[in-house]
Amino acid sequence: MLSLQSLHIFAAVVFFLVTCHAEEKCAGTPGIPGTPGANGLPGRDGRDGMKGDPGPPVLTLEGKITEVRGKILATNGKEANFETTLKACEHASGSIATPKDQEENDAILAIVKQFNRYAYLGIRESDVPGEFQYLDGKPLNYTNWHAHEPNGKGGENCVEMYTDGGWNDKKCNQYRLTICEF
Ligand code: MAN
Ligand code: CA
Repeated sequence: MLSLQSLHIFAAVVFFLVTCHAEEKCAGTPGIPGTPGANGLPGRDGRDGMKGDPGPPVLTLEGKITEVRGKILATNGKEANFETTLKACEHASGSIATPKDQEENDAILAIVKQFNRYAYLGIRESDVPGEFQYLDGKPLNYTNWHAHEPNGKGGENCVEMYTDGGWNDKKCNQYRLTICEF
């Protein structure tokens, strides 16, 4: 039978087993969680995020398009070499801007001035060095050469328009404002 002495020893052992002694970590039965504390103050603002994607292609036509006697002249605002300019205009079902008279030259010039960038024209040097023609091989019936141009003599096969509307024969590998006609 269980003596009073045995009960004391049992109690002492239980006490020993469940009591956490100061010199060691003893995990007792988890207590009931307390009430959550009040929220802290808001943190500081974070750093700026990355630059976002370009927005939808909203038509910003300011200075990009003009018309002269039914001929529409337009730029995409990009710069490209001569060959790439030809392709870009063809891809858009147009052709590179080719001034056939003073009025058309002025219309192209308006875009050149707006962007402050020279532009290639639809004119190329022929097989005769120093002589230029339209891309279809027909002879020029209007010219607006800048003073002392053309001067490349076979070394400058393309033609660019300066920001004063004058023409300069120029190598075809430069980056120039893309202007197409439609
Ligand atoms: C550079 C080139 C030529 C142009 C002269 C004019 O050398 O752009 O095509 O004729 O400048 O000074
Ligand atoms: Ca030249």
